[in-house]
Amino acid sequence: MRHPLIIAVFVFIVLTVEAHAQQLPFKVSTLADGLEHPWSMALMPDGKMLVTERPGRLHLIDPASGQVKSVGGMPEVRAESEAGALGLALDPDFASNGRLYLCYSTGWTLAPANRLSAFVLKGNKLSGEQILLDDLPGAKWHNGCRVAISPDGHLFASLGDATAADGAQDVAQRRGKIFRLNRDGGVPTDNPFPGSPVWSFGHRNPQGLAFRPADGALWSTEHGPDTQDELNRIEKGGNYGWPLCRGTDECGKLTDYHPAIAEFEHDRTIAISDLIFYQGDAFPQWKGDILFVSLKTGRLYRLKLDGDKVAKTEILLDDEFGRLRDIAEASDGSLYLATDNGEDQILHVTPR
Ligand SMILES: [Ca+2]
Repeated sequence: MRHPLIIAVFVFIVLTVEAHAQQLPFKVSTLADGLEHPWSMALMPDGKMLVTERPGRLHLIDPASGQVKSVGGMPEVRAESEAGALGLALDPDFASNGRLYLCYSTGWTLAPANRLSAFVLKGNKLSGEQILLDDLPGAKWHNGCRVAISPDGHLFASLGDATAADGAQDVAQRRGKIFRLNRDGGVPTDNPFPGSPVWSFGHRNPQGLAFRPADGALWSTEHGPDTQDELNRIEKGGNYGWPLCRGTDECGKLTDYHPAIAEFEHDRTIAISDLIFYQGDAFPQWKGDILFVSLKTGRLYRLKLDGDKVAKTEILLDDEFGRLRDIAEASDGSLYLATDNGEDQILHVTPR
């Protein structure tokens, strides 16, 4: 005869595991696999996905079938360590003009350089490259190169310090900056430094850009060196401290300094990557929250904000799929995550 205590313990464990599983409101499936370092996903108006692969490719994925097709007409890309085909964003009029923006590494001399260009996608082919920013500093690491369009239609792109940290504090240099351009490549007349695409400076390696729908404010995730990955709210002309000040630290050295809104974490890096503001109906309890992914720790975070402060932090995934590079929200409110392990997949996060 079994001991009642053993039965009680067994029942307790089963109920506890079941309760924990029920706490997660989502399930994760694989949309596509066999990819190599997917870096940036963009959802097209018809629901299909474009995704860059860091070695220099662009793919079109049909979420209905998971079928992956190569897009032709990619420029020659210098793929080396973290340099390659990186950020991607679609023009607000993409449905009618097919225009998209790509940040990629190029150059065949000593170090890679970076370039921000516009292309037109027709069918399965890119054409008509228009170079918007060229000869941007580059390196094997810290290229930034995230691209986003603001709600008022400006083109933003980030650039890391390309491993020369001091240049981030010099607004005349391009490294360690976030740029703002008109979508035709012109410099807006109301940029903070006349005639310059620089919008903010003192950045180390901003890997995520997203606009908060409620007020249009730009937020960014940024890699710290060995500690203090950052979540920043980006102000026009703002100095974000690198390499003089880090994270949420106070900084007496700089007058126009914007400390990070939050750090992840104070004593180490998680290798923070792309972020979004969740807007969908699939997870109504997340509406307005920041979701972001991390590389080194393979996490999906959810941040509930109270104004500009982080009120609550929740880790939704914790290394179940390895490194996570990119996050995108589909029109139905489900989420796509891109892994960054070398043999990679696009994951689909849907309600349970
Ligand atoms: Ca900073």
